[in-house]
Amino acid sequence: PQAILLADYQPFPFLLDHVALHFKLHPTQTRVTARLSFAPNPAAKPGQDMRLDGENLILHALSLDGRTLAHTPDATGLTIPAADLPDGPFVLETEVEISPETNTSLDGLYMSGGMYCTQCEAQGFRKITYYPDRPDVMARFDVTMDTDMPVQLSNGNPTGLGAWHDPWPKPAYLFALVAGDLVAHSDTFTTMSGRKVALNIYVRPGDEGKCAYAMDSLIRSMKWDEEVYGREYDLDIFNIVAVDDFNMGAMENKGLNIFNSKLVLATPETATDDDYARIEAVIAHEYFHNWTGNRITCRDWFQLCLKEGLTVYRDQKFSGDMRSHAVKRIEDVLALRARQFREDGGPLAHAVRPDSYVEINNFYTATIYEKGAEVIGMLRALVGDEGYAKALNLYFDRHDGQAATIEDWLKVFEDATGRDLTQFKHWYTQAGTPHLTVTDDFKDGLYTLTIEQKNPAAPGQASKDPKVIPVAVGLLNSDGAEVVPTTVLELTQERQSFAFEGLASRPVPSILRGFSAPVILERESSAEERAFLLAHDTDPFNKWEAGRALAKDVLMRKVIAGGDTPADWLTAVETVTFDETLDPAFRALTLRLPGEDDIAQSLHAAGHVPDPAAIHSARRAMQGGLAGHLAKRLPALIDGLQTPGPFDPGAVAAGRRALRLAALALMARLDGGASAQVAMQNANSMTEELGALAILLDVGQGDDAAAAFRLKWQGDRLVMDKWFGLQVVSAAPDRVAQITDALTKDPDFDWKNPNRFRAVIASLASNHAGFHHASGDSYRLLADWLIKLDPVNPQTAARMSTAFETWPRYDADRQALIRAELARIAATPNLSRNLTEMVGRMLG
Ligand code: B3K
Ligand code: ZN
Repeated sequence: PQAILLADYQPFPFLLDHVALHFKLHPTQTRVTARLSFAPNPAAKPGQDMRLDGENLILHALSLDGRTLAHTPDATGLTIPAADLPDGPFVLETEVEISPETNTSLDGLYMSGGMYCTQCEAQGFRKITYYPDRPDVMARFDVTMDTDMPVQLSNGNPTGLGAWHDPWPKPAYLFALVAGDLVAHSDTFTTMSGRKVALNIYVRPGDEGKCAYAMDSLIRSMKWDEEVYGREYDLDIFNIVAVDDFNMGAMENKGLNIFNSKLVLATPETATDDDYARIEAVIAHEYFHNWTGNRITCRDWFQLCLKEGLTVYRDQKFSGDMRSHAVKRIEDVLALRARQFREDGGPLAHAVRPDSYVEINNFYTATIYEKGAEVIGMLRALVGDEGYAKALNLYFDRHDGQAATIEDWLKVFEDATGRDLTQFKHWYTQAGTPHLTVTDDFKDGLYTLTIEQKNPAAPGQASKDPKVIPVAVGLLNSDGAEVVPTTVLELTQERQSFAFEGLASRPVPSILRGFSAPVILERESSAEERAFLLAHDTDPFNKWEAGRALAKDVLMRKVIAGGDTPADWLTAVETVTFDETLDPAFRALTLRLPGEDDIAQSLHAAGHVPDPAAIHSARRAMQGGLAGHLAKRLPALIDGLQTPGPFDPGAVAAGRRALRLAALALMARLDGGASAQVAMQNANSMTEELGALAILLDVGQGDDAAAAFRLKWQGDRLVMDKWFGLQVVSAAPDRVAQITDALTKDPDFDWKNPNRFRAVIASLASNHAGFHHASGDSYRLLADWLIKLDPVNPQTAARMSTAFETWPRYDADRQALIRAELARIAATPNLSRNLTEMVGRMLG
């Protein structure tokens, strides 16, 4: 397949003023009539042919201004030669036939549990009708449908049953249609200018009692975007639909968001605290897209981070406002390191704005989303809060209704703040995680920090220029008092020194506060200094980070050289764990040891070849040591953290549950799971029930509990996904392939459902020691399933293949095993473009 290049961008030669669509819905023979009103685009070269995209469509009729045309489509679309096109405006009409029921790709128009639904981003609309399916072609839509389904939805405002008018021009990727037997959980929202908006969350009958938290999250999101960004909703109605079969989390279609049901449905009995937090974040994310994505969209798919990075940045801040900024930041950085640093350090590394792709759906990555959000955080750190607010207002004023680029975005910041962002742009165009090394010096009251940046090579990018990196720094004196408050140093050169004058004694530096840049910080630092910062740092992120670094050092040393767990680490963790002045959620995060994949990543970065089995046993030994050290104090901690009374989904109560479960997990290492058994019996939330079950499985005492859990939850798809996943995640390394294989033969393993497939197959990849078992059984099993899924659902198959992206870290035997599986996948006949590209990039 051919790569698409940013450098080849050309505007579409025609403007599309209006689109009228009519759907005669039928499971296997849906008829779609499209009336497209075009005019020549004055910004394009005149006299060009018109190329329309189209896939898996049966063309029944084609006419231009009422005159029948006889052109034959090819496999990817339809060309109308320039000779057939008038100089002025014209109307092109097509009628096509499609088959939603047999569309297993869950892309385009498909069926899920008897309902019709759509997913068009990035290029699903071309599976619905012939169309210029690109984001810079924006049009106003009118939609009608013919079906017996009681609920009939599309974008915009309703004009009758199954008739919709969307006044806002939009690209085709934001089109949506839903028709089904659904019920609504409804509410209203009055906007800041006093307009009343009808809100509906549509679900399958029986699920209407599970929508309250999603609705509450939506209302809070609408309010937040008004208060913080001054952005008001712009239609009379906002609909959300929950769908069981969905390739990703959710989709921001104009006025009709479509969600994976796991990101809508929640009750205390069925959803965990993590689910609640995710629902709140994703509802917000999709809603925020109404301005950052829909009103201002992307010129082409290379600009994907323009909407995704900014919208992730916005949803992260929203969650921080709703919960705790410190805890949210720590969780976001944990995820960034686990997913984005991992991607950035391997064969799939790419720039936040890539300049080529084969299959755009392969680029909905942690780099575009999460690093894209970090880049915006850095921009804000450099221009300040006021500059940021000014720039965003200018962005909305200048580009509303447009399909914009990263150049437009940066220009807005330059014009609003007067700052030159030429060097900053490297963050968008260069892949790879910068490494910072820091050394310091103190003499006669003068403290000097010297920071050096290295930008490692990435695929297709050998040498790189230095970046502008905001490094937030604070200085503490030896009593733990802050002598220099947080200051943002701007590192612009390869090596640069920063001086602080007038200090009475040598300070302890707290560097990269709040994780002010997505970099790997390397600093030779003593265990004492880390313990000191864990105890005293006034920046909550760096306080946690110090404990994390300490734990990581200990764990890495243990993997490499074995030996005991040092007493100073045990004491430092104990102090934080029992410090009642600290947020329980923060204490729970400090108790959580770095994961095995994280340790493998760090060992590799430090020049070692990670041994998955050794990492697994070292980590368990360290947990055991911690449990032993805290033994006497654990029971009181566990008792004291009960959350009686009605369930409260708020961050404070969730933090208490998290700390309690962390303590129960340690306790299980001492009492064989007896306390967790009790906790499971008395659980009054899914957080506690599932958390206790995970602990029991982890200590090998969970078989009966897992069987009982299954009996209890048999009828709930979302809870059963958790059951499937937990068996695999908790399996001992030498049993995981066998357990996974057995689960795939379970009658409830519906492998065509992405949630269920992910629950089992993605969990296999997240059991680090089990996935990388020396036998290679897990590698083989994953490859078998990717090959099987690919013809049915190439998007999900390609996404799951990233489990293999870390192969260069491991020893020669494992490398050979993984490469052999990748080669086997690559050699499969008729492999999708999606998986072909992924496997090709991983093989290099
Ligand atoms: N924009 C969608 C993602 C579409 C993925 C297409 N493969 C959801 C989101 O980011 O909000
Ligand atoms: Zn998004």
